[in-house]
Amino acid sequence: MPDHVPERPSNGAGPAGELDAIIVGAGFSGLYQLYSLRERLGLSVQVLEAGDGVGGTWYWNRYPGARCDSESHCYSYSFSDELQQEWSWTERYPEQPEIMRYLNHVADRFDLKRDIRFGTRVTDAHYDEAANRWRVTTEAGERLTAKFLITAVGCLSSANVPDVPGLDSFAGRWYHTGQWPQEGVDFTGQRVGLVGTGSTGIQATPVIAAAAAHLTVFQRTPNFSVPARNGPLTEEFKNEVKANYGEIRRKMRMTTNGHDYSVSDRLALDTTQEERQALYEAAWERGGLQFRSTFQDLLVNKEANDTAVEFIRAKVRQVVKDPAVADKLTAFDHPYATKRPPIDTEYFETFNRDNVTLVDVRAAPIERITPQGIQTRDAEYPLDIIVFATGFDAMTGPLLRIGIHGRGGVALRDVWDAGPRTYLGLQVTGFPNLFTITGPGSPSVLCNMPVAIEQHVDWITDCIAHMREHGLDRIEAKADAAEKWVEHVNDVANGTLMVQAASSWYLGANVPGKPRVFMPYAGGMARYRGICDDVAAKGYEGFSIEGLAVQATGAGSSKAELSSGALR
Ligand code: N01
Repeated sequence: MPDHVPERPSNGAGPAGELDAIIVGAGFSGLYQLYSLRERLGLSVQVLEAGDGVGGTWYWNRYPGARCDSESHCYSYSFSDELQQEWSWTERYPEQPEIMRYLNHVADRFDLKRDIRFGTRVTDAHYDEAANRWRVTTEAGERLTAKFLITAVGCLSSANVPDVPGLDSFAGRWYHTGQWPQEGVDFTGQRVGLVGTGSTGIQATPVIAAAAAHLTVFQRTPNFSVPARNGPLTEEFKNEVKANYGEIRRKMRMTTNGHDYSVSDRLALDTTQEERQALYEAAWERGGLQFRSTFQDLLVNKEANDTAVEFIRAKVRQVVKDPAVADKLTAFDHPYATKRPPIDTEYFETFNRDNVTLVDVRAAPIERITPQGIQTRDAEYPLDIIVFATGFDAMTGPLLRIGIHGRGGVALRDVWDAGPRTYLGLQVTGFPNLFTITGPGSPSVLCNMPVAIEQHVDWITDCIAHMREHGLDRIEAKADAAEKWVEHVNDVANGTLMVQAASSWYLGANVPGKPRVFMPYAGGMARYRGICDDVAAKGYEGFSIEGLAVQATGAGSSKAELSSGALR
């Protein structure tokens, strides 16, 4: 931390840059957290954002074909009825540019940008126990101080570029989809190699294939995908949604995954072969993530899951003309939906194009990158552009790349050495007044994200309001409560098939050396919401929550100083 840089007073801040809260990130969660703390509680808040605009994950993920797999009318904020009445989505699933327009509209409508510092990457955050303050340092060496630190860094914002020997020697251009250039990439006439067949690779493949001279897709793990069936929304649908938003939102808050449909009560194995086929066919035609809700037992019973696997395999075989390519695409090694299930627009169809080649890098792994292209064990593929759709150091990566230090200077990186440990995904023992929106141990990525985000932001805001009302200054997860929660998260995950997907980023398995721990909470959003509400209703059970004005305080902090903080 450079000593010469003065602490800079900030918008809404007290002397010496003193703030009530610092929020890291200006995506869906950071914007709503800022709005809530400023408009509901009247706090002084600064959002620090590495990008030059709002959007968070969507700001960086502007790769070709980038589109959300939640339906538009559900992929939005519910906190303002005026907002949801005035905004109209154009397609069933929102494309990245439309999401960016929406988030900019939200930021402008609620005048949020005045409290956001763009182009400001947080490098360190230290908890000063004596002062009960978080001291935050940015890449430029600025320092800010706040009572609360709230991370709104997203779960999928730390790009995972594989450490392939020779990348520096590549004579062409290479990109990671999660750090896509703002000006875009022109593929015209180019030989493009795409590494990775997760949601991103599956979305980008058809779009790049349509523009490039040739596309080579390097597939390590064959992935399931279901047609998205995207299309323009009719005026009738838009009006119906707006007229019924109250009911739609209510339903979204009560379902497992935060969508406006429920998981079916039916069991695949209790259904006749004919009926099952008909239900899968109907779900395939309807398209989208809802396919995984066709039966209740798909994620808990392998035999039930196998019926979905066989259905999808048959569909892919119908589409892909070359049986050898179809074989490679359907050599599934994990149960359906145990990794995040992609949805697509003509992904499998793209392999019928003359300018597309599929390379199985499980059979013949990538050995190195040469100046000309990608060298696998069996062949060298000459390329002008390499696109890494290789995913993210998910959930923990965005938090650990900030040097977060809690009580006694303990590093979060050390505390999470064997995997993340939180209480409710909201707090970490030893890191008082730090809240992690959609942190590991919360439903987060297993839920439609805006629903998970609003639930966390509302809970955190209510918690801080409670602290103000009761003259409380410090909140920290108790070690035993966190212990029990981690155990519960593991038990719930182990009761599903999701732990069987060997290469899943839910388990951290996509990043070499990352601890294999199932990170999100798989108990469902509705159940989780109930648990969080209950904890709050019981006076924040499992948290140590205290006022400091009446206690002896550490080095240099008088009672008077602490009790005159901006929160009082
Ligand atoms: O990343 P991924 P993603 N050599 O980790 C492969 C959300 N999202 O960006 O499976 C060769 O899923 C890797 O192979 P394997 C969504 O939650 C949402 O696609 O590890 N291959 C895999 O095929 C999603 O789940 C939307 O064997 C390598 C791929 O790269 C999450 O983001 C759109 C490799 C990575 O797949 C992440 O999706 C896009 C290597 N060294 C994303 N390293 C929508 O809303 C990795 N791979 C629609």
